[in-house]
Amino acid sequence: MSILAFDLGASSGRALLGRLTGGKIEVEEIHRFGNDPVATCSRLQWDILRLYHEIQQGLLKAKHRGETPESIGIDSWAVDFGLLDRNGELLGNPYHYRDHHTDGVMERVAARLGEQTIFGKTGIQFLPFNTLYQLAALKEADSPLLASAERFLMIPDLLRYFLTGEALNEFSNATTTQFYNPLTGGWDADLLVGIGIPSSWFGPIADPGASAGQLRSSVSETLGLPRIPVIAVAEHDTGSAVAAVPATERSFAYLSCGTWSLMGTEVDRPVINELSQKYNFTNEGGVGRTYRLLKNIMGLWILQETKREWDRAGREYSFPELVKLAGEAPAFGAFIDPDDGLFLHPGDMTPRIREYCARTGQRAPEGPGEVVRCILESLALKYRYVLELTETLSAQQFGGLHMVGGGIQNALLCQWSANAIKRPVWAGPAEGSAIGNLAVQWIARGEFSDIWEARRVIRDSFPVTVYEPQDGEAWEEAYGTFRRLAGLAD
Ligand code: LFR
Repeated sequence: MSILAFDLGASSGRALLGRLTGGKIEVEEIHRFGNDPVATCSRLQWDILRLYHEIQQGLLKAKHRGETPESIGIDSWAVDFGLLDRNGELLGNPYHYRDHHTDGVMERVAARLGEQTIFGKTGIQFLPFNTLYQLAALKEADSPLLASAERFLMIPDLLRYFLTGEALNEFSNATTTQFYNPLTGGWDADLLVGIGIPSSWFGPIADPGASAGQLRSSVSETLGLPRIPVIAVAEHDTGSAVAAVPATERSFAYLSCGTWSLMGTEVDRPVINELSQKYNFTNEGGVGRTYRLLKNIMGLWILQETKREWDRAGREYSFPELVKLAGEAPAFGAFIDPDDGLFLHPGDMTPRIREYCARTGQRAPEGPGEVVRCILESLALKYRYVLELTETLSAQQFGGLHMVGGGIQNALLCQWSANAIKRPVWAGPAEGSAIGNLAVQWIARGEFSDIWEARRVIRDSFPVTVYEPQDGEAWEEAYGTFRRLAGLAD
């Protein structure tokens, strides 16, 4: 008896079959595919129909293995969406959150509606690509889509809709829009009025674990599968990843490490106050109406883009090669603040790293080893900064850091993170989001009583690698330099 999780990341997607055998979880990756955004004349967009095609391929691969999954769940990155017209048809390809159409919009909307009002109503960090600003950008551009739109669906909502024909907005993703109000428990009509978007586009919100229909008859006929039930999991990948953190302690810090690094802690209620606004922390909804008090850190995106830059120039290195070169380069040559706006959009990163170094009076790293070392050390140091802020904001102390997600395959980054935070790092599982997706399906199916039972079983099922901190003094000194250069001194 198996269930199926689709986990879509910003650069690749995968389908994992999950089984519960003898009190342990077994997973099998049956399909992996690229998720390549497409730059058209002026816009960067997701190839949503290809993603839907790949989901169908995943279902077929399950069938060809003789499996009929008992349920399906989909999770993906947050904030992006599609609009449906009155006939239920998709209007255009969803924009990529790294597209430039939102440039300057957040500042204008915040000036008009008030930063404190927006944060006070949502508890969501200000990021230029939040759905609030994407919709406001469409409005500012007088996009013709707006005249025909009748329904708003986020990426997993949309793919689920293609599969089932049912349009439902899922909670964890809804909270990332920055117009979901956790205090009233619904869409915030004032913010929507403020950006001129009709509330009628937004439907009832389904909790993670809610049933969300079944495969449409046409889909099940085409694929030769029964009408498999679909479950709305924590459809925001970070929500699923945090659900899979194998913590034993109720108070824990996590880092979901992939294209983004999401660091924070799980709380029962959103922490919305002056300090969380000042440090631009977020409160995203999770399983069991928990909240993730966390901060986005730019993450391995900078390294991925740098690798693409070198690939384009015909200097093709694999990630393991790059990490090895970084390990051999001299320590603490230069630092960047990974969250500087310079690094947000796609494109060549080494000129931006040089620009950052020139601006901060540092010698720029030369060659792949030095460049990658600069990126990874800077990330590890930023982790320390955000971990300490998380402690302040949540009034907790953490004995170590749980790291989940594909980034933990980079052992050097895990070790340097432990060194930087001066505490152990517990790394695993790498497929955090997909496993959290499966876990919520099992909770919905009554196999686990709650998220804590799920976490216990995850802990018993997947190995965790422990990295003990090393070189304390050198990292302490580097942290001082990093903070000064990044302008993070209090
Ligand atoms: C991680 C993630 C982050 C979100 C970013 C953009 O994959 O979902 O949580 O801030 O992507 O959607």
